[in-house]
Amino acid sequence: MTDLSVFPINQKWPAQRPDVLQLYSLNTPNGVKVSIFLEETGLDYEPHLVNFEAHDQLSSAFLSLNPNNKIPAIIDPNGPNGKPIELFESGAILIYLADKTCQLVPASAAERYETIQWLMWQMGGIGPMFGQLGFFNKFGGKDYEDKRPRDRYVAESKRLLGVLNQRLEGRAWIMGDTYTIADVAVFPWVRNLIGFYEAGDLVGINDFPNVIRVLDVFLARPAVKRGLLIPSR
Ligand SMILES: N[C@@H](CCC(=O)N[C@@H](CS)C(=O)NCC(=O)O)C(=O)O
Repeated sequence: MTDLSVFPINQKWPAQRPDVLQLYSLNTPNGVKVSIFLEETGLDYEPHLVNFEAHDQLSSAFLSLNPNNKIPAIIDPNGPNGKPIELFESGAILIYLADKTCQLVPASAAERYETIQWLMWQMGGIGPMFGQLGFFNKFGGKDYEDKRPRDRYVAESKRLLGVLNQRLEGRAWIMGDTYTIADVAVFPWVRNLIGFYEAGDLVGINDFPNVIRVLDVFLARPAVKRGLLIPSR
């Protein structure tokens, strides 16, 4: 049996099944990328809830795994060369898991890099920009009289949705017929923009019919439905 006791995070969130991948997360748009991947592929794992209301992400145990105090993070007891590996940043985790399972990433080198390109596009664009729009539309920034910061993120979000809409023209998924980690990264954020951030009308979401079409198909997948609820609060 794998010994995870050397990892300080194991003191706060003890592994019941130390032989399987340990997921430390919350079902936010970044968190569910990993739980959706795991549900899609069937890789066995044990989820642990990182409770933001209790500021778990700032605990010394969590910081020992991710000094950047953000979910998601993992420990895979069966990492490269059979040794445990710790990882944070959802994009890095998705690439690692796709390589480990040979699932949700194309086998050909060119298509693999193209998939990673769109994954990075989500990490550097969709995530940060939609996140800022959420702040200015729904949370702390919504009471600011000056609407220029909000409008800046509305414009950038619209631009990104336009790029995605064009990419999805005539395609079932971002990589065509193949469902990949790029879709797993992008669509939880589109869902969040319309739902939790209540910014669908603000960005004119109906102007992006391909985005809505693929989002609907994504959300209908049984593994996505399950992953969106993991870890349960
Ligand atoms: N680039 C990071 C972003 C992760 C991130 O922002 N996580 C948020 C939840 S969606 C978080 O942990 N927030 C807690 C905090 O800021 O204290 C990733 O993709 O993993």
